[in-house]
Amino acid sequence: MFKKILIANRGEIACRVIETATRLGVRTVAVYSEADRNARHVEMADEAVLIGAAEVGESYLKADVILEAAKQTGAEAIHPGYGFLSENADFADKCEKAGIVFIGPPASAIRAMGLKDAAKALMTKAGVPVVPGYHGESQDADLLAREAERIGYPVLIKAVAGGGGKGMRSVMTAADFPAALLSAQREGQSAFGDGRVLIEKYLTKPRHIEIQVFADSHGNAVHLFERDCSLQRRHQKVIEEAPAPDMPETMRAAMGAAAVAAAKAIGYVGAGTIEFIADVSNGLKEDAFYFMEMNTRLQVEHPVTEMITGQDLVEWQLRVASGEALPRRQEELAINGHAFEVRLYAEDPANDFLPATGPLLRLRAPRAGASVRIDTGVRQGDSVTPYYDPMIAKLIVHGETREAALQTLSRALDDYQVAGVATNLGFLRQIARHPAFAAKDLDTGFIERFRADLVPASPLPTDEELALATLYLLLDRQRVTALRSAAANDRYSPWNDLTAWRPNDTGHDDFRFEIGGENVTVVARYTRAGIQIDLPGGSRLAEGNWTPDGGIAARLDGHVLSGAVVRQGVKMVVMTSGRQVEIVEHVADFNALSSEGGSGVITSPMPGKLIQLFVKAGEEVAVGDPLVVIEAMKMEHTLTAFRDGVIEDVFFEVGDQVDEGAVLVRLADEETS
Ligand code: MV4
Repeated sequence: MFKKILIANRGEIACRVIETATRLGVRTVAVYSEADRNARHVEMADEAVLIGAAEVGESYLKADVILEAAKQTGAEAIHPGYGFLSENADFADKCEKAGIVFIGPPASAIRAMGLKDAAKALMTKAGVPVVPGYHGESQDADLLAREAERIGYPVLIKAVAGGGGKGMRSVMTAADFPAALLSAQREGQSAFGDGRVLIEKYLTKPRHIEIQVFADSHGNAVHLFERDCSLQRRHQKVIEEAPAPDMPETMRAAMGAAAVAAAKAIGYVGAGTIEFIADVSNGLKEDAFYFMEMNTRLQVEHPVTEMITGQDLVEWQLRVASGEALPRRQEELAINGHAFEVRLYAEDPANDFLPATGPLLRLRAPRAGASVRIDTGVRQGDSVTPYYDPMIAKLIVHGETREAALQTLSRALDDYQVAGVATNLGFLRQIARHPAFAAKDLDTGFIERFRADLVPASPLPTDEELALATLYLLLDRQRVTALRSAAANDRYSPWNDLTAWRPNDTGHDDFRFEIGGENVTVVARYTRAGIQIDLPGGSRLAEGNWTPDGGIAARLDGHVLSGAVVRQGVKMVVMTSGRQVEIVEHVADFNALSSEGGSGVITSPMPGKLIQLFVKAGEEVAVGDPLVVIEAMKMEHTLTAFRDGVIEDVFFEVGDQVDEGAVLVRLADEETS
């Protein structure tokens, strides 16, 4: 076994590899970019090397810089993780030349699977079923049209160098063929520098089923059964599971044998995945699966295989790369129970799943254990940046049956809390709760088919959630008062009193919220019995305390409720089991929030987008003059000058995203003559 390895990756997969290496007594070297100085993978590794700027082209894709880091630190091998350099044959070659083991397949195997047409020809020779179609040399338009006719419509045109759905066109009738061909060729040329295409029978109800394979350098190869990755959105996997629901044992055996034959045909070594497409228009049938492509790396979704086989695939990779034989023979591998993996992303389902960036102000994962696993590269307080994949975590669960695993998944998702950045958590919860998912109605069209159920409109807060928001504001005020009172000379002054009692006050506080476009006032009254909160649905006797992890434990008329509240400017995110809602505080004078008395700066009162700018440096303004317009929460807010003065600096341009508290404009110091 290696003494020391370098991990040429970041995020959850770097952490995942470090965990196993450490367990095996292997020392680890992390590499990191400027943006990842304080990243979790850097903290977990034994040592770490700075390799460049945040942009991947300046750091994680710099093969030579990474190799140099390996030499300098005395690492004997490099684990590439997934993405980045993991399927780069030239990098595998470079490692070999430098005398460093590439923990992955031989460069020749990566190249053999790089082009779709060559891979299909190779697989056909090895006896692996491929989708009926044409993958010949000639690219003559008339010949291709005749081939399409022979295959029979509908057909699918695919760029030979394609991937992730790029350069792919489905064609329903012969009349549409010429235009679709031109467009697929154009896209292949511009995306991959290769305009060649192949043509396949178009399977209209496909399932994506892939087989995990493993081979060692002694000629052994096994498979570790299948994963079903049919739940995808625009070629982005959302949920994976193993084994594939309703897969007949005969089909499992046939697919496993085909996958092992494929690996052997290209002299494979290490972890690989053979992707198959299964036509499920008549259910899963053992003669209706076809080779699609091979991924010559460890995949994101490998944990579901680990959960059902009890094997650690990273350990297998390290053993095989250091020359050992496979840890298990085929007969020693079996499926135990069922596993799911969901990918928690920083993205906004309400905004067409646009990737989101921002600080993870709150990140609480469900309790991990034998049946719940969390793989992550971030901690609460870290930020999701625009530089890298916006995945926050993978949640993996196991159960004796699919039904049991699904129940554990649902519960674990309900326990998750993430705020500060938009996520797909609500979307994942809806899938886990969806009857069609429980009923195994799976194919690649699932998400589009049930989109309306899966991306619901944001809900209005319940009385319980309003009570939590109110208790949060009360507790937060107490915290501020406590800090002030600790710092003050007169700790017994009624102004520093921790209880809400005030002299000359009627013993209540009003909190105003904007709910569904209306102003709602919640009154908290301080009575002998405790705090009485008047909510839209009636009064409740309430009690609230911070929990050690920053949440709130509340009691409403004796009913215990726990949750957490995160405040971002005027927006509050209230998180309870399985639900997350936004509550906006009604602020009468929005403008007052943005000017800090005396300092001369105008800050953004909430995260948003600068959509209009009225001033430039050097201009004179009078009190009340509009300075900038910020769009946030679908509303426009005009910020005005809080005094007369001269604009000293403007820090943003129209179109910029601004964080809460960002200094937008500075007024020159007042003349002190
Ligand atoms: C197909 C297909 C239907 N028929 N090939 C999508 C990405 C690329 N790896 C191949 N893909 C497909 N190939 C034939 N002959 C449908 C898809 C497809 C798909 C496949 C797996 C998972 C999700 C998918 C989503 C849309 C289309």
